[in-house]
Amino acid sequence: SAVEYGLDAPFSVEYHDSIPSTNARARDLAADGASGTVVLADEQTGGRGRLDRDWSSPSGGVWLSVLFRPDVPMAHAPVFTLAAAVAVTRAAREAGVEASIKWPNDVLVRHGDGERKLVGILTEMEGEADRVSWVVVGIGVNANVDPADLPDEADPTSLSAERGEPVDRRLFTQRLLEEFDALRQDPADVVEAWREYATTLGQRVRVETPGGTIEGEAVDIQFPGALVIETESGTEIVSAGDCEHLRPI
Ligand code: BTX
Repeated sequence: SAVEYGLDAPFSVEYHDSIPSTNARARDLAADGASGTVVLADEQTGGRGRLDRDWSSPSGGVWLSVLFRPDVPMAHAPVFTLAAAVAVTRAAREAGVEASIKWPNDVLVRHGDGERKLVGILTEMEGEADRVSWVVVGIGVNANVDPADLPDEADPTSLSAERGEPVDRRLFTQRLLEEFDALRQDPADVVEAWREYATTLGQRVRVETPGGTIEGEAVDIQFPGALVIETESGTEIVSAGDCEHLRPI
């Protein structure tokens, strides 16, 4: 329960020691009419990423999903992914970890030898074109986990590995939720905040989309979350949902 976890968050918190997926649980709660709820787990046994990929979620992480019902059209919902990325980046920096954001949904730490993935975000939603019914923003933070227990190919890192000591998960989660709560109420300001922490802007990138590969310089981000790329043949705008893979080149 929230009381056990000791969180004084701006949401009602449902805590699980172990659950298949906090996003799946939040979707079930949405179907039952709930709102303003956070599902939080120490461990997930069936964590999911985008495009149905697996998300490893051993004990010691911060695996959570926020369910809410914003008054926005469906097309604006991707802005909540950016809001989550900003919130988690700020909470990580307060915990002493220099995190930054890789478009569209990763938070990572840069090292001399490249980028290591600290966080993944998965936003799901349902509703009508002119108004979402609910949004579930799933945030997976490698908090106090050993990167050796995470899939190698992702070049993972964790808050504890970066700091050299465990993070106070209660405080970290509280700061994350406070930041997210403030940002979600002002979607128009999120893009501005996001630019401050983005590693992607100014980079030459290769993006795989269902329509093919796009190469060029990532020059800006547009509300509610599309990436603007200058290519040799002109400007391309890629929505977050169309990005299958982004690689700096
Ligand atoms: P993604 O599709 O961008 O990333 C998934 C890929 O990341 C995997 O294919 C794997 O290579 C790599 N990966 C898997 N686990 C980890 C990890 N712990 N750390 C670093 N890299 C990893 C990102 O999807 C979205 C993830 C959202 C996870 C949250 S946790 C709470 C909520 N519940 C749930 O089931 N999902 C969300």
